[in-house]
This record gives sequence, structure tokens and C-alpha cells, in this order.
Amino acid sequence: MPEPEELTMDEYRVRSRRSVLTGAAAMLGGYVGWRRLQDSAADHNIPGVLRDVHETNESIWSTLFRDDHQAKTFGRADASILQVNGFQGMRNDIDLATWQLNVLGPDGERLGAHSLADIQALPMHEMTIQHKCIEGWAQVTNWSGARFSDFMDLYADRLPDDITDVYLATPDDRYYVSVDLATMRHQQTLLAYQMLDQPLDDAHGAPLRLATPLKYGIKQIKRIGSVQFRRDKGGDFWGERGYDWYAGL
Ligand SMILES: Nc1nc2c(c(=O)[nH]1)N[C@H]1C(S)=C(S)[C@@H](COP(=O)(O)O)O[C@H]1N2
Ligand SMILES: [Mo]
Repeated sequence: MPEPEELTMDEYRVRSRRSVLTGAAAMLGGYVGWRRLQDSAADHNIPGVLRDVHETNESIWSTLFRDDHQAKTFGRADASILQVNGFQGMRNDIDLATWQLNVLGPDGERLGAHSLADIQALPMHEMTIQHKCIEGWAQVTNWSGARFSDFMDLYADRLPDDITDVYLATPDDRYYVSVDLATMRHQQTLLAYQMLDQPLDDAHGAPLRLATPLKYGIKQIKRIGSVQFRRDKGGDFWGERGYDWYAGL
């Protein structure tokens, strides 16, 4: 992953055209036309129409989304150790002995903190899935960890019922993602602490990372330090830099 870059409006327009021409967005792209795209109000420097397209794409996909829908899994023999990609929020050494996962509620209130042993005390699930990076490579790998839904259920009594999104950040807050609740509660979304049965090494996100076949790699934050349950979308490192916020597969 390249360093974060600031794009000029012209560069965004080029990207926008490219994005609108691909995938499910092509439909709407033809309908709204280029002029509106050029002229529309910018939101975080992303043309408004492009944002509409993403949001429509998102709602179509959410409609198709069912809890029992499972992303494709692979045979264990096909799995290999992922190539390492992206070190945002991982520049400092990490002290695994003092690491903890901090949990925040929607108003920023501190709800709890967990050791890795707490996460490992939840039922362990294993999956062999394809990891897809937005940069154009994909690799089959194998993860083990706790379902995020089981983790979230620890807070069932203390969370309001209007949570819609989950925000996760590295301990230094330099890399962060927001993911919709349906994806977070899906059976194949894990707080992973092992790859191919081995504890995660630092480069792959020790001690705990997100793993899910439902999102591109950009959402699969390594070295999680905090989780916030939210009533709205929180910040998203690459979303703020022009990538598709939903980043769904
Ligand atoms: N903290 C952090 N997590 C991150 C990134 C990053 O830069 N920092 N990059 C993401 C991207 S773009 C990808 S493809 C995957 C790569 O995971 P891997 O290095 O284990 O292959 O991590 C994701 N999680
Ligand atoms: Mo990626």
C-alpha cells in the first residue's frame, strides 16, 4: 500500500470516471452522466455523485446480504502465508505483554478492556478464504480467531439497540476503519489471532487483527487497539483518501 496521498480534484475526477465505469456502478454512471459528476458538491473531496453511486451500490448489496450467505471457502491445502502489505499504525514496536483491546461505546464512553486471553476464551473458529487487496492481488489463506459477533455479545446488555457501525483503530490511532454492523456480525468476520495455526507475527498484525472474506484487505485492520460501537460511520483511513468506503466483495 502506498503512503497516504493527497489527490487534487482533477485526479479525483479521473479516478471517479474509472470507478463509475466499473462493476455495479456502471449502470448508474451512465444514468447520472459526466457533467453532474464534474459539478457535484464535494464531500471529503470526493464528488457527491460518486458518493451517491457508492451508497446506492452499498444498499443494493445490503439488500442481497443475508446472514446465512457464506463467502466461498477453500481447501486448507490451498492456503499460504499472506504476503505482507501495509504498515500504517504499525511503525512503533508493540509490547504484547501490555497490549489490550479497549472497547468504547457510541458516546466515547469506556466500556471495557480485554487481554488476548479474553478473546481466546471465546469459541475459536477457523476459515480458509481468499484475501483480496484493492491493489489487485489475491491470496488464499487460513485464519483462526473469535467471531466478532461473539465478542460483541459480551456487551449485549450495555449497548443501545441503534448501533450501525463498528470503528476499529490501531493502538496509536494512525490506521482506522469503519465497517457496517451486518458485516461485523457475519459468521465469517473474525478477530483473528492465528494464521495457519501460528500466532500472528508483528507484520501480519499481532496480536489481533480483523479477518473477513466480505471486505477488501484495506478493512482488515492489523494490530487492533480499540473498538468503538457507533450509531454512524466513523473515520476510515482509506475511505478518507478516495477509496470506496464500503469496500465490499
Ligand atoms: N494497521 C494496518 N492494517 C492494515 C493495513 C495497514 O496499512 N495498517 N493495510 C491493509 C491492507 S491494504 C491489506 S491488503 C492487508 C494486508 O494484510 P497482510 O499484511 O497480513 O497481508 O492489511 C490491511 N490492514
Ligand atoms: Mo490491501
